[in-house]
Amino acid sequence: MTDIKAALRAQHIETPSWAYGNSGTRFKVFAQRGVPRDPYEKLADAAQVHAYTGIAPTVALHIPWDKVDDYADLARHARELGVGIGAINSNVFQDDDYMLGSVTNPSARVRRKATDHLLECVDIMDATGSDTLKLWFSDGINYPGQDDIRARQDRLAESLAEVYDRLGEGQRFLLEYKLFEPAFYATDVPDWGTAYAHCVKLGPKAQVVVDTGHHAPGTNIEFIVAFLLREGKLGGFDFNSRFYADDDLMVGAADPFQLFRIMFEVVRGGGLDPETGVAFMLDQCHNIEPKIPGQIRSVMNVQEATAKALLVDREALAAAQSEGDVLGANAVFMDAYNTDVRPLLAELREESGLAPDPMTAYAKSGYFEKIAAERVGGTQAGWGA
Ligand code: LRH
Ligand code: MN
Repeated sequence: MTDIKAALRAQHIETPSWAYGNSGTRFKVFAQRGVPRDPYEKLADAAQVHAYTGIAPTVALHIPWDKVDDYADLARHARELGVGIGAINSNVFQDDDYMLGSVTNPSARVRRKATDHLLECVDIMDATGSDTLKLWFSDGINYPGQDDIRARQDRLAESLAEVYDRLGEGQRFLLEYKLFEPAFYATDVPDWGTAYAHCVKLGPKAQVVVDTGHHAPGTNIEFIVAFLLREGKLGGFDFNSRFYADDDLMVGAADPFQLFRIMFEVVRGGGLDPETGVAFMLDQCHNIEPKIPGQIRSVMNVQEATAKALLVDREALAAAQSEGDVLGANAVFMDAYNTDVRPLLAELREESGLAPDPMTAYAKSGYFEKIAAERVGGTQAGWGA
C-alpha cells in the first residue's frame, strides 16, 4: 500500500486557465458570478484547486486568452500562489485569416502569420519557464475538393519543422489531434496516427497529446495510450469526458470505467513515473456548473481512477492472462475497479495535512463568496469566440 500512496502523492494534474473563465456553446456562453477577469485571477482560482487537492500544482495557459504585458511577472505571481505555469497552448483558430486554415492555409502570408504565432508561444515558454508547447490545429476542409489534402500535410510538416527547430534545451511540443469540428469533412490532424507520424518524423521533442473527447464514438482510447506509451510518444492527456462529441465535460463524469481503463494502461506502461514526462492536463469547460468546484471534482475523478488502477493485482492478472483464464483475468481487473478508494484517498489527504474531502473544505472556505463580492466590474474572462 505504501508505494500506491507514494505514487498517488507524486501525482501531478494540470488545470487549464480557460476552465475558470466563462464558456459555452454556439448557442450561449453563460456568465457566472465571481469569474476571473484576467490571467492573474485565473491563477488565484487554480491555486485553490491545488490547495484542496494537493496534486494540481501547474496551470496551462492559452495564448492570447492569457496574454499579459509581463509573462515573467505572471510566472512570479503563480509561484507566490504556490503553483507553476504549465503547457503553453497556441491559438490559430480564432482569427478571420484562418478561415481556410492556419499553417495549412493555401496563402503563404497566412501560413507565415500562423507559424509566427507558434514561435511567439515558444518565447512565452522561455519567459514563464514552461517546457511544453501544446499545438492544436482546427485546420481542415468542409467539402471534398475544397483543397489538396496532401498539399496541406506538406504545409503542416513545414511549419511543425520550423517550430521544432526553435525549441530550446528541455523544451518539447505536444501535437493534439481531433476527428472533426470545426471542420466537418476532413481535419488535417484527425487522429493519433497522423499526429504520431508527424512526431516520429520530427524527433524526440515532438510527442502526441490524447484529448479524450477527440475520437470517433467507440474508439478504444486505452489502446492508443498503450501504443503511444510503448513508442515513447505519449506526451500527455487533455482529460475531459463526453456522451456525444467534444463535449468537454468533467473527466470521468460520462464514463468513469473508460477513465479507469486508460489509467490502467498508463500505470502498466510506466506513464505515472515522472521521468516518463506524461502531462496529465485537464481540458474542460464548466458551462453551467461552478468552475473551481468543477475542477476540484475533476482532479478527484482522475485521482480515484488512478488509485483503482494502482490496485489491480498485477501478478494475479498476469497469471490469469498467461493461463488464458479469460473470466479470471477480467475478474481481477474488475475487482480493482469496483473497489471504493475514497477512504484511502481521504486518509492520504489527511496524512498530507489536507482536509479529507476537498469539495466540502472548499465550500466551507468562503473563497467563492469573497471573489463574487470582489470581482465586480471589468470584463469576465471567456473564450472570446
Ligand atoms: C480543441 C481543444 C484544444 C484547445 C481547446 C481549448 O477542441 O481541445 O486542446 O486548444 O480545446
Ligand atoms: Mn484539448
